[in-house]
Parts: sequence; C-alpha cells; structure tokens
Amino acid sequence: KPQATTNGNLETPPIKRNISDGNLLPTDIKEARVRVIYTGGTIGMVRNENNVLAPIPNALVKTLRRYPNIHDEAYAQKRFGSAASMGPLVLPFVQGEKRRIVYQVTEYAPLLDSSNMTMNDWARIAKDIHQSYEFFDGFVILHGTDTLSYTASALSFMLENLGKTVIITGSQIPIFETRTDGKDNFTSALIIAGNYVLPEVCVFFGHKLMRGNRTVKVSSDRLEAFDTPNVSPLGTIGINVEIDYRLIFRPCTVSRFSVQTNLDENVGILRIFPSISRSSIRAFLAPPMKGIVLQSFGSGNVPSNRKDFLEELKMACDRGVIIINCTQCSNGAVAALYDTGKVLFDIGILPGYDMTPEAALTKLSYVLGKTGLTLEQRKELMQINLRGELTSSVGAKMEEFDLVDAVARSMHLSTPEELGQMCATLFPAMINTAVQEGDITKITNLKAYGADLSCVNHDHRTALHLACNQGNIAVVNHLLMNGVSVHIRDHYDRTPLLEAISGDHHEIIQVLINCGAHLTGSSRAIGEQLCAAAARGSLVRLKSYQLAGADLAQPDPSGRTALHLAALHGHANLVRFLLDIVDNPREKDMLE
Ligand code: ASN
Repeated sequence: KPQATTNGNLETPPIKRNISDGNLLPTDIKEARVRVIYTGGTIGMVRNENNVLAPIPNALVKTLRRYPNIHDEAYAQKRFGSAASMGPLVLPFVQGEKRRIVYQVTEYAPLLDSSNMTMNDWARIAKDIHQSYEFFDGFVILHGTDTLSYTASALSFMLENLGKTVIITGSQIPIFETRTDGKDNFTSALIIAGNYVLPEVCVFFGHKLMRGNRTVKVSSDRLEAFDTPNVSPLGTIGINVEIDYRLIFRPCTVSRFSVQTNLDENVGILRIFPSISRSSIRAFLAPPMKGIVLQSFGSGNVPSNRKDFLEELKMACDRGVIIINCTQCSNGAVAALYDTGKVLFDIGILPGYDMTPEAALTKLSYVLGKTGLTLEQRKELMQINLRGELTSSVGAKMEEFDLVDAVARSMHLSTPEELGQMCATLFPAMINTAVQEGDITKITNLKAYGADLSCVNHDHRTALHLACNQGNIAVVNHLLMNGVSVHIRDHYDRTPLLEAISGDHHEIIQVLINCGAHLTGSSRAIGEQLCAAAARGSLVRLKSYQLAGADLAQPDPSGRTALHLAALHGHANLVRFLLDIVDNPREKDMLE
C-alpha cells in the first residue's frame, strides 16, 4: 500500500543542515508541493512557419529551468543532488510567504489550443488531480484562455468535496516573450496554490484570484482577460497577497474528495434574439437534447407575445428537457420582475439566478451526468448553490451583529477598516475559547456574527487543530460541517489528523479520514513514530496510525520497524497485533 506522504512521487533524501554556510539553508524554510498540469494555451506557444501561434511540446519546462526567477537551480542542486536536472522545479523563496514552492510539471500530449478542448480533457484533468491528490498541497493548471472559463466551471462541479487549492491560469502573451503576462500569472498561481488552503477551483489572471465558476473571458486582447461580473474577486495580488477569506466557498460536508467524470454532452446554450424563428428553436431543442441554457433579455425576459415560441419551449419542458433561464447581460441576475419573464417560470423553465452561461452549461452537463437521480432531483440540484456558482434570491436573513456593534461603540470605532481590524483581533480568540469550552452554540453565533471559523492563529493553527487535540468529536464535526479544512498545516507541519493521533482519539481520526484527511510528512518520520510507540508498548497509538492509513510495517530511518521494537522491549501483545496484521491484512480496516 503506498504511504501517503507530502513527498509523494518525488522521493527525495532528507536534507542535512550545512553548518558551514550558515544562512539560507534548504531546511530553514518549509516546502509546499504543487503539481502543475500543462494542457496547452498561449502561455507555451511560439509563432510557427505560418506566423500563427501554436503550442510546441517539451519546451516549457526546459525554458522555465533557465529562468532564475522561476527556478532556483542552486536550491534544486542542494535538495535533489545529481537528479536535479530531471527533478522537480523550485520557485525561489518569496519573502512574506510561509513556504518555498517545489513544483512538478506534467505536460499533456498533444498540447492544445483551448478551443480544441473537449469534455474528455476536463475528465483527464479531474482524474489526474484525483490520482495525485494526497501527494501535493495544491494544483495549478496551465490552460488556454479561450475556453478556460468552461474548464474552470466544469472542474468546480466535477471535483467533489475538494479540500485543496486548484488554480487555473494561462496568458495572453507567450511566456517566451519579453512582455509576457504568463510569468506573473504562473508564479502567483504557484505561490497561492502552495501557501493558501482555498478549497475551490480558482482562476488567477491579471493580478486577480477569482472563483472559477464565476469567471467569463471579457477581453481577447487585454491582459486582464477575465472577470467575475457578479461577485468580487477572492483575492488580489499587489505588493502583498490579499485573500478575502470571508468569500471562500468551503465544502460543508464530512465526505472524502472524489471526482465525477461522467458528463452529459446533450446540453446547449440558446441565445434568443428578436424575431428568432420557431423552426430554429424547434431544431435546437430536438432530442437528444437534455439540458438548455436559455439566454434571455435583461432580467430574464422573452417575447411573451410569441405563442409559437412559448409553445416550443413548453413542449421541450414537458418532454423532460431541463431549461435554465440566464441573462444575456454580462452582469446581474434573472428575476420575475416583468410579465415577459414570468411566462417562462409558468411553463416550467428554471431560474438560473446570476449564473454565467459557462457555469450553467457545465452544471447541467454534470447534473445530467449523475446516475440514479429523478428529473425532479436534477432540477432541484440546478437551483441549489453547489459550489458558489449562484446567488439565490432567497437570501438568508442577516443576524444582528450586536456583540460586534457593542464593542465597536465602546471603542468609538467607525470606519470599515477599524471594524475589520477589531473583528480580526477578537474573533480568533473567541473561537478558540468556544472550542475549548466545547460550546457549539457559541461557535454558531460567532459564525453568524461574521467570524471566519477557518481563521488561523499566529502558529497557523485552526480551531480544528484545537478541537482534534482536545478530542471533542461534536466540535470537530461541527467545524467540518462549516467548511474548516482538514489540510491546513501549522508552523510545525502538524495537521488536525496528527493532533487527533497524538491524543489517540480514534473516532475523530475516522471522521477526518472520511473527510479526505491523510498523513503528511515523510514515510520515514512516520516509521520513527511507529517505532517509538512500539518501544513504549503503546498499542493504542499503533491503532491510531493504522486508522489514519499508515503502513505499520513502515521502517524508521535505520530500517527497523515497530515489530522489531515491540519484540526488543518484550511487548508480546504488540507483537501479536502486528503479526496479526501481516497474516490478516483485511482486518486492518475492522478495528473496534
Ligand atoms: N487561443 C488561445 C487558447 O485558448 C488563447 C490564449 O491562451 N490566450 O489556447
């Protein structure tokens, strides 16, 4: 069974401190692992003999290795020795960030202009992320800009219960050219993917981090080629990286990361125009079509005086075609404000709220691709906010921020900046106290007051670290249901899972694993922990590691296993337990 480690397939020797050269040594700064999936796009294109841009294979990585701002060859030499020229690339350390990014590029063949991409390419990307999910801290997808918003939207649905950062980027000018925007987009995407746990499919472009399924390509020649017309960016990159954590959409379930690659191709976008003919509508809606994004005028209006038009739509709805009403406007939502819009809802067409056509189309394809659902269930899913792709008109009633107001008044604070600072100071401490007291009502109230339950303290620890350490399963469940990530590593590289192991809280370990948590750190370090537990005679600790998915036969750096240590120290019960696993590996999963 492969050991889940952050080293992943980049098996590398541990680095020894080089006492003689004092300063910035490889071990002084922690690393983050990012997988780069290079699918094609202008970023890696050059002009061919016809003087048009086309992707060229096997050129990008070679070129990146020569750019000192993108690859730190000296560090790579120290880190990977003779394998450095073939090994992963390393981003030079960025002041102000926590980790140095070590990244590995997977180049697809053939490289594609994104106009040539299909749903099969989306499935390939999804599968690749799934297959290497535990080995990397984050993922960057290099992609052409033309259909980038479709891919970003599709992946946001296909990657279910995503817990790590996925960023799609590309460029308008090839990275080989002097004025390229590719270098900035690429390095910023790497920095964010490696340093920030944002469990969303994001797009980074033109200094902005955006929710992927809210993006549209707004310009074919500006370097700010993408926008999210209905929501603010998740973050901006200036001198500093500024992430607005309140906007991050977090999966609020206790389920493991998985991918759905089955997409239904029988979907389409029908943009209406004055005097559109009955025959073209009929042709478009004809079988095998199963899902349509109807792009209507303004706030969702159509020619309501056209009986033929409405009849065709109604017949399609009655046949079971799901039709979603989205606006042609680049900004705003559909709403039954006018008679010319209300007619659509009356014949069974569903509101698409403020979804982009790209998001609505790919969501239809995803929802229709799900097996075992009734038509009604599919329609319901289309109207629910699954990944932050829509703002439903039934907004939750805002709670009164009494407490915050009271403190702000007593401190004579008034500007939004002052209030923001006060909240940033108060909330983490209040969340910690509530977690320590196991007071779920207080945690719920704090969230209602606007507190970010995922915030980190100065040690980069979250409330989930604390709850796992304390062993309070109810609080752990509550935090997970509110989207707190299982993947955040503190300054000492400890995850919530390691906290639960340290306390031997088996029920919590199981919940975390169900939620997609996995062991991090080198296999040898885990071997060391196993040997230490065996030497102490701690059966419960061995069981904790077993529940967390560790291979109990994992040796420590000297090659000894827990079984050696258990035998050496005369712990017969441990020896029996360990031998039993070897004899009956299936029992590993059946711990009481
Ligand atoms: N045609 C290119 C593509 O989508 C455009 C770009 O990447 N800027 O692959």
